[in-house]
Amino acid sequence: MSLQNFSIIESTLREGEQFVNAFFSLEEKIQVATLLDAFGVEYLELTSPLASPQSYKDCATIARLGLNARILTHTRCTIEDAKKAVDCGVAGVDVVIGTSSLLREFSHGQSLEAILDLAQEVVSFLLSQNVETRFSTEDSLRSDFEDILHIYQAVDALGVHRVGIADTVGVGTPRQIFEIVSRLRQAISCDIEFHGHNDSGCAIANAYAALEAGATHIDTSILGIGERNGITSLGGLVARLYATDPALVQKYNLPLIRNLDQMVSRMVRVDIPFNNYITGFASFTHKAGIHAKAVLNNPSTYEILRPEDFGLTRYVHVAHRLTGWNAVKSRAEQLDLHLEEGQLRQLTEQIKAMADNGRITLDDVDRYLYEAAECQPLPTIN
Ligand code: HCA
Ligand code: CU
Repeated sequence: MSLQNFSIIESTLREGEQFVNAFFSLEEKIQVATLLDAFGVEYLELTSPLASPQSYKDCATIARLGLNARILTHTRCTIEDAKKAVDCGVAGVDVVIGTSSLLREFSHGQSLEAILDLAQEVVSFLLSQNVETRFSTEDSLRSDFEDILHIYQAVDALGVHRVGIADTVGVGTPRQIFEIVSRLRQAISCDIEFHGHNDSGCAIANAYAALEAGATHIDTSILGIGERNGITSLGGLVARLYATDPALVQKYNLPLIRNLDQMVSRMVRVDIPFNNYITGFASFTHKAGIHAKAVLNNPSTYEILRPEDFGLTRYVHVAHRLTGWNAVKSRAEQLDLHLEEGQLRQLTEQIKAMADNGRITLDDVDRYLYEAAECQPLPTIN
């Protein structure tokens, strides 16, 4: 497994701009780029300068901010696009062209021979301009693998820095991705990038499988935003890698994930999903009495992610019918109330009975706890 030396190509400002609700101003793009840079992603991918005059300005401005992250833009595979990208002052260019029969017929209409010629021409030009060069094929999974390999071997021979596998429609499974990337790893020597959409919920697992198979670069976006329901999310990839070994992601400033998710959720006007990796409101909450007891004794019983490492805290939910006396005891301790085990057990039964009659709140629980504590005789002073 080559999980150690991977890089993140953060594409919130390219793929993410293709999300239906995304309309980033230049100021917003600078805020996102700066925070991602502080988080420590290795690359930022920006919308093509050919998309619109403002996109050109955005790209050129961010390329000159002096961030640590390498700035890439993303273009179609034509010399005109490649020239304009270089013009923007970016460090690298991600070139893409569709190779599936569907895209060849219904999108750009080029034959495979023409694609090969174009790929060689554009890659040679970009390399001559000393920019980091990536060549990829859209909808790689529904393209003929031999076709892709043929083109990738040709650009590899030219010295391209990276080639990409793109699961444009989110159709791939981890096993398929592992197999494709493994075959590619054996056939070429340059780096391999994976870009995966999430239409069937596999984007994170597929990115991880790509890394296991020898991919070196993974595309992400904050909250996973992108075309349709998006791609591998930054937080999700980090959670997946951390769960394997926290050392894999120690190069990143993990507490900033919360700021990144909050910033983008505000900009694109969507809530952070309750079940989001790391930052969902329920991500570090524990409810059932059995879970609560074990987590209070040792959090790793039910947590593979340590909330403290992400600047977050766990929450043991007490006010419900599944509660247990250990959770109630822990709540009493938080309130600095000293209650005997017998009292706590009795209160727990009371809470359960109340909860059976309808929704109760933490305030209700706290009230019982205070009442019970006040019933206690004050310590006698001799
Ligand atoms: C696109 C398609 C793309 C490209 C991916 C890549 C995809 O919107 O241009 O260049 O790695 O999913 O195929 O996002
Ligand atoms: Cu995409």
